[in-house]
Amino acid sequence: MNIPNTILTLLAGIVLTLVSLWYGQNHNLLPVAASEEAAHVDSLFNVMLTISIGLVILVQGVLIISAIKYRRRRGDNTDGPPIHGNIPLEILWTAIPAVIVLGISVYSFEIYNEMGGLDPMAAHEHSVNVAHNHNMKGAAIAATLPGSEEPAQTEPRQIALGIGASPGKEGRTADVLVNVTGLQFAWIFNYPDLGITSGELHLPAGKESQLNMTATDVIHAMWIPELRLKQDVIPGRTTELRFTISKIGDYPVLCAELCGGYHGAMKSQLIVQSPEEFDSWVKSQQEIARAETMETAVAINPADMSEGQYLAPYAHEMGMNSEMLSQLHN
Ligand SMILES: [Cu+2]
Repeated sequence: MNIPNTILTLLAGIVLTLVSLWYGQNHNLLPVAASEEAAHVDSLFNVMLTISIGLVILVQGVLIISAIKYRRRRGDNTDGPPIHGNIPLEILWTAIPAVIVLGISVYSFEIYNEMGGLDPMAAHEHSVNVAHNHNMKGAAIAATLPGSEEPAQTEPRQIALGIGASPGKEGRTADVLVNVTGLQFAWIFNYPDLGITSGELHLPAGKESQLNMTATDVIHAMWIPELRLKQDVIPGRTTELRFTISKIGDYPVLCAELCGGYHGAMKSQLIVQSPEEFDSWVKSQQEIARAETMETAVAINPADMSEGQYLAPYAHEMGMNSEMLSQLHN
């Protein structure tokens, strides 16, 4: 039985497409996706992998088939056929990659935007102008509007560094704010609203978290593979990562920038808890911090403190605030 070549090519094309599509969705190459942003990145990765697998099978398949089918036979010392350029083929193999590359760039740009990569508010260098520029999405030009009463800018406006608020969430503050410091060779996590400093990153699931990051010595990079997020941490500048975690669990926090001899040891843990568990962790940490404050207070000599200062830690435990305290004294 002789099957025509066109039918064989068609069949090969169908099989190739099906195999690529299947592998692109079932590769299991990535760790668990623990953030809302991760789903976007994964879909882009799957599309790129589908295309790549298709191309690999196509190119390698043609190569292997040709090597077998057109191999030199024993005793055949003739020249091969003199084949020169093929214009339609050249147009085709230029056009197809061009379309693929263009498609992927538009798609990845869209995903970057959806994750908050184009949020201009993520640049903290010019907090003075934040209120003015709020509606100027993507403004990255160092210029003062004519007639505006903006204070003189000390620094040119810069493009945001990191992943800010996703569209629709701009201008809102995140639920949990963590100041991250990267130094050789550790991560320090400070919760300015909660008064906690920790070596581990604890975050609640289902809430929006924001990391404001800076480095004390050299460039580091915050990388949490399960969140599909990575951002350079730079001395003298603040970079930002803003995300919503969707899965409870423990995930590694890594440094993704070769930052020195013990770079490989620059690791920490992201512990994602339910909001209730997170609250109880916060309380336990605050108690530890308070106990430490009390120790220093005793060392300072309480006689030097005002009644309000001295009673403040106790008042906090009793559920009182400073206003109530001062009323008591009067
Ligand atoms: Cu590092």
